[in-house]
Amino acid sequence: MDKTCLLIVDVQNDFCPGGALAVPDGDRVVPAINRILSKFDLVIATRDMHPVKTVHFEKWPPHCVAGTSGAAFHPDLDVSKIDLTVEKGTSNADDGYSGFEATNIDLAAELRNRGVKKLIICGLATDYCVKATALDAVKYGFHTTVLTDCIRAVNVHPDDGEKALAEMATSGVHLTTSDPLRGK
Ligand code: VGL
Ligand code: ZN
Repeated sequence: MDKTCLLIVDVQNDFCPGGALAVPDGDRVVPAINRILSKFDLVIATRDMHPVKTVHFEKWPPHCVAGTSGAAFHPDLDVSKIDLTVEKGTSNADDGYSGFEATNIDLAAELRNRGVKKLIICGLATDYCVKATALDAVKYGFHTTVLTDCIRAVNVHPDDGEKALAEMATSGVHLTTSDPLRGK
């Protein structure tokens, strides 16, 4: 049977208000994601997990340093429903925007081995890690959907989030809200 996996991207303290690289309203994705968590065959969460020193921090304020509370999942995220957590950005490089660059597992192989054909993606941030993960998902051949009400953008430039949505759409990513997944 073809399986569907919810992929939760980087719902970590440092990407939420008060965090080191806060995404505006980043914490608003948490209740929206919690509401749908039980609807999937598999739930995988990614975490941005950087060393103290990395060239990544030449582009960004230091964030999600391994072992810090900033790298932890948002405390309200219902982690009891997460089957597998993958880490990315773990070395001194400006990489790991995509969950498929996870270093503790070969994510694409893991999904294939488990019979996953469809990926539903949510989390932070729309214009970086969500986008990179979704574009990779399409490249790896998964039917890929991004839940527009379960993501938020950094918006370094005000329209980055909108541009990211457009780029995902033209690349074959399906965009929809989580409404049809709720309340069942
Ligand atoms: C992210 C910038 C730097 C993300 C991670 O999770 O979208 N953005 N590192
Ligand atoms: Zn990062």
